[in-house]
Amino acid sequence: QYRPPPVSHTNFPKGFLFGSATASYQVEGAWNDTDKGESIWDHITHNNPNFIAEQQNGDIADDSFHKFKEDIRIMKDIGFKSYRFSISWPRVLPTGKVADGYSKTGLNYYTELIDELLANGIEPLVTLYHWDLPQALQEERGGWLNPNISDYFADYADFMFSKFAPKVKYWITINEPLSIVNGYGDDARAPALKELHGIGEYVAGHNLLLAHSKAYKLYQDKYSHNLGKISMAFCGSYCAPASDSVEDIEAAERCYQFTFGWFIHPVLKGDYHPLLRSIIDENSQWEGRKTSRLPYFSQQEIDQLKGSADFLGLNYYTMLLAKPGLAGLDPSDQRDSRVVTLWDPSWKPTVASWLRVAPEGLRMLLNKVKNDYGNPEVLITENGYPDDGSDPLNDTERINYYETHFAAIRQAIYEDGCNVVGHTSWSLMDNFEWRDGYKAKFGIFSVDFNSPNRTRTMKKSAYWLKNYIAMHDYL
Ligand code: GBH
Repeated sequence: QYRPPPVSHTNFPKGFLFGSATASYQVEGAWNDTDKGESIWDHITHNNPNFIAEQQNGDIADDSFHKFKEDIRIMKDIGFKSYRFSISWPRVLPTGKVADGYSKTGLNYYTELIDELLANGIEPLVTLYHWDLPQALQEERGGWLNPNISDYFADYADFMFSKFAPKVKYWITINEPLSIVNGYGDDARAPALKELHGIGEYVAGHNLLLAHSKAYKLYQDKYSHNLGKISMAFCGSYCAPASDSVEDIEAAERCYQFTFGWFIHPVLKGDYHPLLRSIIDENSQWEGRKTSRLPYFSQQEIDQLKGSADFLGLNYYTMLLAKPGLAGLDPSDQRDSRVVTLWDPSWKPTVASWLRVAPEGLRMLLNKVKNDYGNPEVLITENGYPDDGSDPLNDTERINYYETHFAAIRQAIYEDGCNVVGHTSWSLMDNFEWRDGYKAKFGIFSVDFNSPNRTRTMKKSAYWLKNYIAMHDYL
């Protein structure tokens, strides 16, 4: 195989963690294998089928529970160095609580998955929570609204660390807290408690942050000799000002602080960014409330949160232009931010209404976190392009997406000095895309959902990535 010599900035740094990503509910299937507990996504898809496009669900999904060895073979063939997957909490702990006992088959599945990855030279990047909460915990005082949930999560994290800390070097406690809270103030996802808007999302977000910081502390206290690194996977659409007016520049900053910043700021600095604190306190007061809709941390909680990430996991798909204005339910986090957003006409639309192709936003985001937080290590934990699969294998737009986003990353690294150490493309294969069912396809492998075998087939983008990684990998 021909390998051109490393040329600084057409290249990637040595050891760059190219990989791909999935999540348990979206790919595993085997929803009731042996003693697995029900998750909130099992529950909502079974009890409210119209919640999902074409009444689909993740009962079988990609059947990765049975096909993980084949999945690892295809990853290895592409040349991926890492695989980001998530652990289904109720598969391991059927009721969500360690005290109630664990599932041997559930634990065994992840043991085999991790061992098979390591045997093939692929680094496991493990997410502990990618949205499939045990239904039993949702029913006990409202899931992420429950003041006890952060302790349950920490117990679960402790259990997983105790099993896998020696084997796993990158841990992500929680995927996209910003998306999770949408289930507690909007009906964008399970448990779809829209009626709590303006309050539920802040309470859930608060408990997610506490859960994360407790898991982080536990790792440092009991498992840090394994030298693993822990973070969250943060998300948002990166906001640039709609014009260079002061108002628009301020709106873009509010937009950032109400999305990425809502969670990154407390994790790094210990408490909510002053913009969130002051705006939500003010709005709450104006609404005649005695207490702020945004909860307060105690001093001890602040101390524990502060610095609770060894790197930043960033999920980047798209960007927005921001200007001042009011949008969203009254009240809601979106409305509190006092931002309205628009698209630049040059950004190409995709089948997902929220996603237009704007690679420059990724470079801006990387520079933002470099400048605001002292150039932390960054792993791009998700990045990808959706289509409708009408020409399933001929996905040239996805190739264009990855090519331009990789270029943005190289510029961020070599021209701007950002510390990016890896990229896991979303996704290894087409899968259950939440409310869009199987209609929106993000995979570099296509999956035949009509065949019981769930046959995986390389798309053009997979061939392209394979070649790209070979050309850019000088390990
Ligand atoms: C990621 O979320 C998820 O982590 C992953 O599981 C998922 O498959 C992947 O993206 C692709 O969607 O209210 O209609 O404007 C991406 C984050 C998705 C969060 C879209 C905000 C807004 C939808 N975002 N969502 S809408």
